[in-house]
Amino acid sequence: MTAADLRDAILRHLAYELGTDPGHATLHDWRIALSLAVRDRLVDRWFAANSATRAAQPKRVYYLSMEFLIGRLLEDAIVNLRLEDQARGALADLGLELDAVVQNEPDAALGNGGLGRLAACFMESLATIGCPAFGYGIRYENGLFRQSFQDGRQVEEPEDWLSQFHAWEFERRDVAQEIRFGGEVTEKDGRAVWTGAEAVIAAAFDTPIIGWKGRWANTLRLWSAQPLHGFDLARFNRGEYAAAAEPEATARTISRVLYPDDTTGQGKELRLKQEYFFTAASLRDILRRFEEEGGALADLPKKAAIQLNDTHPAIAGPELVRLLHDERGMALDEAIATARGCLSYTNHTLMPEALERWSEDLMTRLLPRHMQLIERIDEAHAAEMPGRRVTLREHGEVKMGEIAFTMAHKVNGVSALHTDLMKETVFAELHRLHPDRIVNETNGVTPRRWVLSANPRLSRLITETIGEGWVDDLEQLEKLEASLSDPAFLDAYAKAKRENKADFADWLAAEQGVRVDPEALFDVQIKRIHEYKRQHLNILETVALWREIKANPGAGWVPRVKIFAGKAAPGYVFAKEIIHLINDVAEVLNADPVTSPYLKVLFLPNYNVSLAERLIPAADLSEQISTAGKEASGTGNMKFALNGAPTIGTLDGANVEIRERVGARNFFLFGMTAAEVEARRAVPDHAKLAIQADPRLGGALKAISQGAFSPKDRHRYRGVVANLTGQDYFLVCSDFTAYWDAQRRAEAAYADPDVWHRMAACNTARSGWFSSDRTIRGYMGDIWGTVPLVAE
Ligand code: GPU
Repeated sequence: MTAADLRDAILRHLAYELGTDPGHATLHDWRIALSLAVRDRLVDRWFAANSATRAAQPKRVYYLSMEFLIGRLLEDAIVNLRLEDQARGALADLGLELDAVVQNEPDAALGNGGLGRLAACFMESLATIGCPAFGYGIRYENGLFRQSFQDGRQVEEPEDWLSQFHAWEFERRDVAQEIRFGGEVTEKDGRAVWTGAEAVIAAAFDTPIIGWKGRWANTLRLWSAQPLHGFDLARFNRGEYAAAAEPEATARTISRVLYPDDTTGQGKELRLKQEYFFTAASLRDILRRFEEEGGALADLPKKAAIQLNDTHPAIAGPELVRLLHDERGMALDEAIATARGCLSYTNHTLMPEALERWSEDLMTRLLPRHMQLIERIDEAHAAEMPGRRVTLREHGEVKMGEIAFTMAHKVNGVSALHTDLMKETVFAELHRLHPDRIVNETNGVTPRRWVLSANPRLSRLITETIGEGWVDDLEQLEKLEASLSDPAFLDAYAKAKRENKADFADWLAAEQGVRVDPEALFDVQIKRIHEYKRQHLNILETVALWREIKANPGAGWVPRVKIFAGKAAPGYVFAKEIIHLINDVAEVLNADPVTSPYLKVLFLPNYNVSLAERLIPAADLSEQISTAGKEASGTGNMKFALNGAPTIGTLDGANVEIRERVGARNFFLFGMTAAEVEARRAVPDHAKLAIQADPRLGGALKAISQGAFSPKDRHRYRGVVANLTGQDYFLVCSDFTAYWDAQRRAEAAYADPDVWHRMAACNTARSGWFSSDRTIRGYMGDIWGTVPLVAE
């Protein structure tokens, strides 16, 4: 396809799809027209992959996830179809700029953070590898809320990505499913029959996901809840207009919003309905496809690998048993074994408050047959394992982690450390009973989005140096090793980073009205706001540094911009106070004429995938400072390393593996290990001891508690300070001094450009293992038992 072909296709879609002529087209219209033109190419590849799959009837992967944090799709499609030059040329002919058109697309924010973004990277890697797969999830009408600040406080507004024409989905009316809740269980001919009282339709919307070079494409199928019957005409005719529309509104509620909680479970009935809704619809779809291909039911595990992304779809265990046993007459033990042969479960956290539990009362009310089956599964598991001490229920609650574990043939953690801790803590007893079940699959990120599209300058340099093979074989980045001592390469590497930073500074000035010096060290912490991630450790160090600079402004400080971004769950009060504090500190510091040339603080609103793509290539230092043992893996840490921002971090999650690979000299390590964290917590008054030992920490806490950053409301941060000086569960105070020292080491390294750029380039050259292609190959070999296919 030439640029001229693409231009003609754009004009055709503009006219005949949008009914608009070029003279009246807005940027939005052009974006849709371009999307449709690119989509045509994508659909051709999608059909080719689908027909190869139909011919081969291979084992397919089904990735069930409550979240897919996809971001924008147009650029992904252009890059993977290698249409970038043509798109640039076509748009130039039309007087438009590709970047502006691409950036007109709203993010599909159907996820909260790492867990949802991982699912999106996995979908892209599955397509790149050519592994036949479906992603299954929910088509939320409102994705993750939009964040803004009012007087430094987080304000949440609804996100409405679907209010614009969405070019990337196709509704599939033929595969809709009816999903029921409530009702009762009766018996007929010795079989349990569940008649749910309330019914909704799960309508399927398919988005094609294209892999690198368009070699393969898979489907992301998202379910939307719709009413079984339209609106009530009789009531409408009686003048009861609102009541007539009520059944429809109730049904649609199920796919209305993404729950904005992240690692804190929310025991909401609607949430359980969402989980069952998409899980049940997906399983029926999987069985329908299997039965159409005509296999014997016992062979289901040879044809379907069903991965549960966290416990959100854990009801899949009992539901699949129900579909096989109640609805298809398979013996119960065989149904359990068959379901287990298909299912596997990924755990993403060890924090007890984040492991889902549902009250038995609620479960019995909503899913009465599943509650019975959970008891039967529990008994069957007990019979298999005499003398065991695990139960699926406790204190009137159903434990979804235990159910997912029991019903899975493999259970995986997301980094080596996390997997070890799973074996020792949350699943210790189940691990003893099933010592081969837990495996590790360290997370990864897709290099197409996170290097190739996000960082074109670096990508060009890499390709010029080692060829193009790295894009789908990221460990080839090792070949850069030979260039790490070549001054010309390091100069080019430094130039790419400098230009990325200058671009970012320009964007900041234009969009946020803030000026920063592109020569300053860009020190970046972007992720959900959570106490365990310790944004407050970062801001305490910032305050301490400000005080130090103020006391001695002439000491040759390395200019630094501290950049924060991230959302707090709306109900997480402490996280919102941390946001407020950072914004308050920023206001005072940025206005300080003495210190601001050396130290600025920015909190960018509405962190999302697109902002990450802009910011990561411009970052110098990656903040990964969670309390050891708490961050299951992290994936942002991998994106920064690949883009040449060394980590300042603890031995937590995948940081451990990043450090092993990039080398201890290229990583600013600090803080207690997971084992030391446990020991330290047992020390009485650990926070007070740490404060006494380090006057910088004491000084920073005092400034905050005395209202230095909230002069009109001096006690605003009393709660935050009391937490830190009191229980300090996440050991902010105990790690402060080590963090301070690590920051000074980072500064010293940054002050010597030769040292710094070599360190940064080392991070790029040695992080190739963190591709999600490698992760997916691990799942395929260790868990799914699937192989790639090739499309014609
Ligand atoms: N994670 Br549980 C989320 O993003 N949301 C959650 O609800 C839970 C975990 C994250 C982990 O915190 C992060 O460490 C990990 O890298 C990511 O999942 C993907 O595994």
